[in-house]
Amino acid sequence: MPPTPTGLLCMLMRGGTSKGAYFLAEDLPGDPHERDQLLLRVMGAPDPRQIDGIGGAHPLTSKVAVISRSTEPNTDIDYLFLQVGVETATVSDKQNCGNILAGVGPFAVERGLVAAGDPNTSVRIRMLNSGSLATARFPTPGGIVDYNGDAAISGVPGTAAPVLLDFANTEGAACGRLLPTGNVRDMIDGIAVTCIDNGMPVVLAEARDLGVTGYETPADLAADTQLQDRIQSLRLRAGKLMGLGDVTDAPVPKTTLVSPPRNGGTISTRTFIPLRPHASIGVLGAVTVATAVLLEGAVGHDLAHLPAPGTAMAIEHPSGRLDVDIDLDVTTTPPRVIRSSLVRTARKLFDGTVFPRPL
Ligand code: NQM
Repeated sequence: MPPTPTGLLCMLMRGGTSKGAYFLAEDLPGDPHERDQLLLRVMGAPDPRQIDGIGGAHPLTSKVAVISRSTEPNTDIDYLFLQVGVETATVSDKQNCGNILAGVGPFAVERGLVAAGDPNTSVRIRMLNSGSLATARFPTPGGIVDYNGDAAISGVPGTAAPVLLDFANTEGAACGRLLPTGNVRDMIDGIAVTCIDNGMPVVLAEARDLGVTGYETPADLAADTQLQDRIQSLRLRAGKLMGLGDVTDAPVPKTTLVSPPRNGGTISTRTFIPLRPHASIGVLGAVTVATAVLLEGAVGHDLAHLPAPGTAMAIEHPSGRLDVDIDLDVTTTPPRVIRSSLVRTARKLFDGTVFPRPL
């Protein structure tokens, strides 16, 4: 009889508009190559359907969080985000994920890494992918995580308990600088772009410059292979200018096509991760786009309907809007991001043992 594969303790959670497998670092191999090979087998990659694993057959549902107690002062836990490929046998630590982040604080309480407060708990999280810090605050009445509540976020049916996320040090998270090319605007393939990184490396371009309106559905954009070829060409050149090297197989930079807001928000977006259209927009992606449109001269600045200072910016996306609060000091050159914050929700979906596909 073949041996029974060894199982791993795993919690499946929805974090914001993403879904992923959450692990304690101590339950995974310490060697990154061994860990990644195991995670491919857990998620069922590579396979467009991820039929033999627990991945959801889309980049937004093929995600992993690895969590441990932090050894750093003023930080409670360390969070490493890993993007597992769907069609490709890739596991990348080259980007953060602010959506999966929403589940990290509750997971840390559930696993006993952090003592719960009453009625709320604040967890200080070091995002290992970039060294940036986030604080998550969520309800824990009686010292137990309460996932139920009345916060609604676009892209998720119903309501749930709010998870308030506050970010610091996100500027240049992957590229080292907020404006990694040194310019607020560059020309690539004859198209004006802004290359920026406030937690997520993003290339912004006006939708109309790529021959679309920017109000198409993700399905329509996914069917436009010519558009994807142009986006790939833009991001390959932008990746080099942003100091990210050859980004052919990397999940970053993302590309966001912007157009004037249509639903009372600040700016309308269609984002590609990196070539598949996003069903909404990533958290740090939205923070980065919001930062860009605040900068005079940046792509999107003239299209945006900027709210009064101190008011949240509504980033419109295909399934609604994501509201982001940003404090930016524009008196310095380049401008300094002081902090950003937003609300997400998260939910524990399943807790148990996952059995990786055998070797
Ligand atoms: O930008 C998708 C998502 C993300 C990442 C992506 C994210 C972020 O929607 O912080 O949340 O950009 O690949 O989960």
